[in-house]
Amino acid sequence: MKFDGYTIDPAASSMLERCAGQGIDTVWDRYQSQQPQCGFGLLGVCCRNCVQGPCRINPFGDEPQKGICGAGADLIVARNLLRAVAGGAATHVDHAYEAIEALELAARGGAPYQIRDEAKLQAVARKLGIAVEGRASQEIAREVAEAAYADFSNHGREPMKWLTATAPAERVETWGKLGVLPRNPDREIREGLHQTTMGVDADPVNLILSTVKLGLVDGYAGLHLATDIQDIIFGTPTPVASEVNLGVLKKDHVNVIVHGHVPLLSEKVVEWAKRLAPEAEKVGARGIQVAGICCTGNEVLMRQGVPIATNFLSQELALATGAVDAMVVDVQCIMPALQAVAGCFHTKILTTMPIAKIPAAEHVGFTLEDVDKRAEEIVRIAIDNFTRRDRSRVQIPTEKSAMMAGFSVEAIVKALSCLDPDNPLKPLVDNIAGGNILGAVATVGCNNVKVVQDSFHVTLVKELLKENVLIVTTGCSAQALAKAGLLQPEATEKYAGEPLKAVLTAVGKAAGLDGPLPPVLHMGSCVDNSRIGDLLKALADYLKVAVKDLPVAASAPEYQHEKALAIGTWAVALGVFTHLGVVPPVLGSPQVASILTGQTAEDLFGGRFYVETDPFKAAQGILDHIRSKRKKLGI
Ligand code: BF8
Ligand code: SF4
Repeated sequence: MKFDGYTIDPAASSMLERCAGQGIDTVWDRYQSQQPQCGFGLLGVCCRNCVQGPCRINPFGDEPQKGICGAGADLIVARNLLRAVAGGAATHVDHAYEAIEALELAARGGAPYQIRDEAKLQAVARKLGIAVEGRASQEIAREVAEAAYADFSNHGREPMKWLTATAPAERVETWGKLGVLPRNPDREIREGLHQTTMGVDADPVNLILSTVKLGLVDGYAGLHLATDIQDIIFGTPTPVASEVNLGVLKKDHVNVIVHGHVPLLSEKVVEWAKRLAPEAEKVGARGIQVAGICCTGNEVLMRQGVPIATNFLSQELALATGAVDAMVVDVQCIMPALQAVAGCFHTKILTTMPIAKIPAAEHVGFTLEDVDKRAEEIVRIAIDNFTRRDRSRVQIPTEKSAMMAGFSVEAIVKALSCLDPDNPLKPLVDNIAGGNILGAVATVGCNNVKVVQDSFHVTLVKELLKENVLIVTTGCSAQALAKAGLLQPEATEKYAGEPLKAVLTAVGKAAGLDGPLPPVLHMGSCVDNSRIGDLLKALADYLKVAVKDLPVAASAPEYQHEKALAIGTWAVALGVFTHLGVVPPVLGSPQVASILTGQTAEDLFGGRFYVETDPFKAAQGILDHIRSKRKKLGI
């Protein structure tokens, strides 16, 4: 492949060739133009927190060792990290907040949102201590929404209720002792920004503890809240078959791509695309194909089986097919460059959120109340734009892979209960104890232009499967692995070690599948990392141990976003050994780096970060960790 050094995805590679031929700039070209990147920034030792700066610290030990105000490398690095995690937490919390607003509408009854999953509503209500027996769903939903809002209007010192109702009790106690239990998510984000301004906190250790607090805000007021509520209004995912890669776009269909993170509009776009298919036929199309990119794509895949076009790094390349009539974007991970590529074709970029506009793109702002009208309008814009498509310039790669998704905790438990209806976790735990399953690893997060696209995800997972490690996955990692064919039953035959293969085959058969379960279970979008947290809690509770004692690990091999740093911080606080495949900007402070990756984090939380940029070595490091945990458990 000509673009080997850029991506391992052949569809992306062929589109890169097309872009090169047509003089279309991509993320890889712009990355080259940025070389060499600033060494101070890479190490995290640049401070712009006041206008006396920017200040930077000499990483080689020569002068200057202090910023103008006297801040040293440790302080600057710790402050920058806290701000990044605050940024990440803010995105997820803002996302969750909109979901609560939608739930509030659903609780009032009627359109535009409904309560689709009463069992989930009851489960969430119960954990919050809200009575469910003999009560109408709408009444329960109203109280659940009120409980969620209550965390945001908590002016006292009590910790966030969504956290205490959700996290393992042992963790809540540990975090309480360390003084990192968050109260009100908005207040903690505000306090974190305050704490890191010029002349406030000068103690790197204190800043790291506040960073952990923001990680917990992310985990519970962001990820968990969003997942719980989206499941209530859109349904908890169940296993679903679909397809992935640019080959899912169709030459003779109106192609609509939904991209971003919050599914409140895209769920409706999918519905309207089905309803308006006859209108597409009137303009000469054979139907409407909706496909997803990034986590909005994962959301509509998990619940409606909508195929995935591609993942983060190749988002521009989807447009280079010339076959996309409209790309609907909401928030996060949407490259500003999209409009320039769209401008080379007939493609319309439709922005939809008040905080995420792109110059020259068309803005179709929606509110939760008028979402149906706007979704209809968007699909009509796409149908109309299909008539402007230049067929001679359409080039859709043929590559696509089959995949399975929809593995919520509820779905996993249901599949396992086919083996043991009274005790569904028992077969899983027995197989872990017996060594058929060595352990479990969650691969999560993004693509990053610094890594050959998808290569780290795929290599790492293949190495782990050989050693009988079960993989769960979310985000762009799931999409990378899906493109490589790892989310289908055949991958179990091909890549899993014999004992793991036998277990997955037994579960697959019992659950009525034709073959084994896939060796990599797609658990959803990045906010759905909360599902992984729930699975860990269920396993730990079953075994009567703490999450930190389980033979498990997490990995974000190609992460790029501040969100990934926030999620990683939550995972470490939960007690999870968390691998990063890209070096975070902390190496300028030996103190901060050693706290996060060393014994201190391990002693305080039972988890730590592990940075390794080579996929084979990373696999080894993760396997060593899993084996050491097994040894401690005596299995
Ligand atoms: O929230 S994995 S590139 S799309 S940040 Fe973005 Fe990263 Fe993809 Fe999903 Ni998550
Ligand atoms: Fe420089 Fe201190 Fe201002 Fe940062 S806060 S820019 S280190 S003077």
